[in-house]
Amino acid sequence: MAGEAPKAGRILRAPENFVDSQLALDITSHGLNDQRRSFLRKSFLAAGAAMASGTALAQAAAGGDPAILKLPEHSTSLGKPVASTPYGLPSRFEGALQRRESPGLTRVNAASVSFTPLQSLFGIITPSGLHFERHHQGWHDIDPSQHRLMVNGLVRQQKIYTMDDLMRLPSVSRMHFIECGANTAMEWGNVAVPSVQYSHGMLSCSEFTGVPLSVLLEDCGYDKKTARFVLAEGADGSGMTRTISIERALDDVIVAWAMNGEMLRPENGYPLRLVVPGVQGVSWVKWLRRIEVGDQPYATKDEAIHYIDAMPDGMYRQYTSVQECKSVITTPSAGQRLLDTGFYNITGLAWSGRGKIKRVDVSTDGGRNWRTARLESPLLPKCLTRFNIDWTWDGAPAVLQARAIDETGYVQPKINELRAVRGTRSIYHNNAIQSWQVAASGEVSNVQVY
Ligand SMILES: Nc1nc2c(c(=O)[nH]1)N[C@H]1C(S)=C(S)[C@@H](COP(=O)(O)O)O[C@H]1N2
Ligand SMILES: [Mo]
Repeated sequence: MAGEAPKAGRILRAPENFVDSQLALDITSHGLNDQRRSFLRKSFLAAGAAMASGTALAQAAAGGDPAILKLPEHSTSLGKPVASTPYGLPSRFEGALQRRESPGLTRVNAASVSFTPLQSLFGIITPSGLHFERHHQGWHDIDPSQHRLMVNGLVRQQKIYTMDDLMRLPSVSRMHFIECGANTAMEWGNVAVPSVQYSHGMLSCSEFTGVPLSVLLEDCGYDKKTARFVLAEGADGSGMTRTISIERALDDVIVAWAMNGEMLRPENGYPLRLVVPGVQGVSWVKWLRRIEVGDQPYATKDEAIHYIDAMPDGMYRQYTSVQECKSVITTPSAGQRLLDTGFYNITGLAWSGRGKIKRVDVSTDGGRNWRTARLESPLLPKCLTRFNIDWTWDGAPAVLQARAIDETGYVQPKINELRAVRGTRSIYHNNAIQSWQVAASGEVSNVQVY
């Protein structure tokens, strides 16, 4: 950057301390207490000033920063031995980083949602322990030696596979996002939920490993003349069943046992789940126990009366399936606070159920002017894409927005454009541009801009 280096602005980053019954703008950064926070703020300011003059260390020392002047214990003592935690855990300072549920959203929390803390994650992969959860009838930890997958219907030979049978077949590993069709549902009603965790946190992205469904369909000899659809069925008490077209089933659908390099977590379908890239989460049937090949859609409860879109003409649209192109700024986002004017990195996520992200534009003035953000690699189809863009905050109120465009040329709509074609009674499939308002105080909140 030419001329005077802009001062680095600091963010109170994580609105993670919402206890479940409290959705007020009461935030602390990673659970630090006020005293420690104000100390950190002072030292950041000092570091910012020092950076401008180019000798941070000397300045900090001159300022008497004890973190520089005194050798901490960890520099002078023996650390813990290897394998003290045989399965590694996050730092104790990251304890506030959690999946959270929204109280009162559902009547019982076995049939509910926990949201991924998008505001505190980096890159595109969701740590497995923070992957959002959506269960219709609670989750189970199923004994894999007792689990079976049956393939039946319009096949030459119906088969029952054990986990061992499946895991010796040729496998693939692919990175994909999964988004619940109800993600961002509250924004239809302009309910300004307090953070991006609650507005967009039914979204995660992982590397999944398993056998392509096409391999199993070929193995059972599906009837190429009559097969039009498959039905996927889960083993939990919810009787979760979804119809998938045979074209999609043969294209990129995976019968997966692994997520991020290890076996699936129980909450996410251990030992077997369907991965249906680009399609809404409900079709990613967990605890998968059966695939039936048929010649027509099955019109089960999970597709005939649930997961349907209320249209303006009073009709309902079924089988919406694809998650259209969407993006959201994750920092700065609602619940966070900018502590200074100066330089900020605006960062966020973009994705499309139809392929790759082509471009992301960012506005800091509520959509009047747009600049093109940097897309970070890897840039994969039906996968989250991380974007970044520089911003210097002058202390005036601002409205931050991101707008994604996918490789088909589809442009993420504004909320009023979406309402014009989808009406006002929708719950599902809200992919509108999200607005975050930055107040002069630095507080960031969820607003709707038309
Ligand atoms: N068997 C079964 N599969 C299921 C569900 C379920 O309740 N039971 N929930 C579905 C819904 S609505 C979503 S959004 C995703 C959530 O997957 P996750 O819990 O791994 O995030 O799983 C889908 N698959
Ligand atoms: Mo869902």
